[in-house]
Amino acid sequence: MSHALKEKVDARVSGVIAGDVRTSARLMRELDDDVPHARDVLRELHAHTGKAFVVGVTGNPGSGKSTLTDQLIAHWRKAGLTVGVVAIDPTSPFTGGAILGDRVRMQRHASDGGVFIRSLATRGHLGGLSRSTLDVVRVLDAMGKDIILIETVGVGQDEIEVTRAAHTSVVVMVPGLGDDIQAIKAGILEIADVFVVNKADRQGADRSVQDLRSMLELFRPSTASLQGAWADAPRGVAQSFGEDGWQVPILKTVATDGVGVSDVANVIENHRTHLKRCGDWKRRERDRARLEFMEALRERLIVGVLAELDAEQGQFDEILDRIAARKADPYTIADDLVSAKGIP
Ligand SMILES: Nc1nc2c(ncn2[C@@H]2O[C@H](COP(=O)(O)OP(=O)(O)OP(=O)(O)O)[C@@H](O)[C@H]2O)c(=O)[nH]1
Ligand SMILES: [Mg+2]
Repeated sequence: MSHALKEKVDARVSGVIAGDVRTSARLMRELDDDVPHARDVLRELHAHTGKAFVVGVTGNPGSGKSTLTDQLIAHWRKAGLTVGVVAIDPTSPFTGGAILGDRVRMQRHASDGGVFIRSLATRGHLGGLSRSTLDVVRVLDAMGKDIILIETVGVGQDEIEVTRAAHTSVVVMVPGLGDDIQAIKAGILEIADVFVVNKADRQGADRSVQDLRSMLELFRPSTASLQGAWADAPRGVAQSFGEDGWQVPILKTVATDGVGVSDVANVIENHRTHLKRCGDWKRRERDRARLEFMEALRERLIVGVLAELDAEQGQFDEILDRIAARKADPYTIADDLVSAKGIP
């Protein structure tokens, strides 16, 4: 690395660690644009990460994730904690204007130095959604943010994958659960640590809580010996037991009015305590490490090879033509490309 480049990398690293907003925002842009030295900054930052509590907020389009996130930010700011947010715009047919919507919904925190909000588009990025999300989470973590919220629409595999970057996953639903359950993947029921039935000012919220509890009991059979743990639960919180001894709480909120938000914050914090107490914190840290490592490998191998093919005008197309015309098989070409990188 040249001396000038090294200085640049060092400046980014020390700026981010000091929590400097401009440097951090610049680095996030550079990561998005795939500026080569940006990866070197992440390399250096790794040792300074791993302190933040990462919380995923997932749910159907329009369920109130941003509104709830905004309220949670306010709650934790009052408690003196700093907060980072990654809001993922699904660029789906449902929610064209999510980034603008997020800006409006979380605007009151824009001038608060203890809050950093970053919106991401999900499509059209070389490395995909999980890479961009992980990048932002890393930078926010290195900045020293106490809590990092990842808002993502639970519509696809990519989005569910992203929740693996979180210690605690909150799934937001709305009354009228039948449709919701159908729209939402069973996978999301499995990843949920906390359920929120938002828009409880609408009809059918209690019914939704009951239905959800029955669903959860099917997916995650209850453990009778854990009854005592109910004592910790906030009043009025319905619970279901998970295999790891965690009772998946189901809370009602009216996010627009802040009703029920402090209960949500409390159970999220309880979940962190639970993870630390039962040893699952380490397991989740390893899951997060796995995700990071897989991304790095993917980046290095697949994206690296593709970038080289792209650089050689037309080589990629030529390969596809040869495979389609049965002049070559995909396995041999993949083998050759990978061995050319010195991997047996
Ligand atoms: N009645 C009612 N409306 C709410 C509540 N919470 C949010 N909303 C409204 O629901 C709409 C969607 O809220 P958002 O917070 O943008 O929902 P979201 O899940 O972030 O939406 P996307 O990011 O676009 O998927 C907004 O008009 C909110 O004002 C609630 O508790 N009750
Ligand atoms: Mg939103």
